[in-house]
Amino acid sequence: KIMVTGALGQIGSELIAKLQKEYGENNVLSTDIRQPQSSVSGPFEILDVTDGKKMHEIAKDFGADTIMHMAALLSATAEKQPLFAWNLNMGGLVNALEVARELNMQFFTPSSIGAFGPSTPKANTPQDTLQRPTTMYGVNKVAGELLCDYYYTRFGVDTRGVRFPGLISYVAQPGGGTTDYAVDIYYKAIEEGQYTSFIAEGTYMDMMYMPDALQAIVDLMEADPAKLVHRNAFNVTAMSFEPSEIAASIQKHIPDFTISYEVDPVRQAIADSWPDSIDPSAAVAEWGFKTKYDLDAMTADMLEQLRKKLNK
Ligand code: VAH
Repeated sequence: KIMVTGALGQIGSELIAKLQKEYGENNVLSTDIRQPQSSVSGPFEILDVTDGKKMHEIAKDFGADTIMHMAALLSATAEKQPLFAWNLNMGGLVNALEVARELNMQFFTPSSIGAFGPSTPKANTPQDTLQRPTTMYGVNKVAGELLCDYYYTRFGVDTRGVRFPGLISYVAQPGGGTTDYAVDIYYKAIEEGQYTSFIAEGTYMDMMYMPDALQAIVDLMEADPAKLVHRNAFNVTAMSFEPSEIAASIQKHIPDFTISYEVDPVRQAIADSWPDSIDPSAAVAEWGFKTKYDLDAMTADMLEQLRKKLNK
């Protein structure tokens, strides 16, 4: 039985549906700080992850044996409110790890390519390398990786995590990320036939379509622990592209689509501090990580799904 925090977020909102399909609707408890607008299927509880006592009670009452901690502030938002980001991202994480320790639960939380910094090798970034991020979000992710490994080595909590690249999805829009241009562009392509990118042409970042991200979480959590050399957190990626390449992919479906650039210096600086492409070979070797969607397959599905969602 799985408890999810941040269930209404960009990953959480689709992770719930995936877990319900895999394990049954009543075996997945959604929690988030606010009531869902549209009805969420399956059990739901309001939870502010900075309230560790409430988190423990909810997990115990539900009889959860696994917690997937998805509640966090993303990179651009965290840069606007760094202290609040520290308190929420780290306070929520340590509460979730304590609940997992006290109730003997398996534990998942995502790290990010944001856990790397300007001094990290940018091409084919290794699984084990220098991590000196220059954003509060990145500091939270590196601290989080170390804390999750500590709970494994010190307390035996079965903690596992992946360093997600930018995730692209059509269900819930991401809130305050840097890679979000690659989500916005699809909405604007359908709504306006053009997109003004806040990330500069030529800025490569790792990306992944949400279905591949969700499958990676399930595959990692079901992996044979004896085969895991690493735990927090595995490099995973499906592709690396820069804005003009995703624009070209869209133009195969919408020939008149155009992209222009108005660079946002804050998010550009964040993007420039991250790798261009990371090496997922440890995830492939230790738990069979694989992806189904490349850029053109993602574009075809995103445009088809968004046309339905936007009634266009
Ligand atoms: C962000 N989408 O942009 C998130 C993620 C790697 C990107 O961390 O902050």
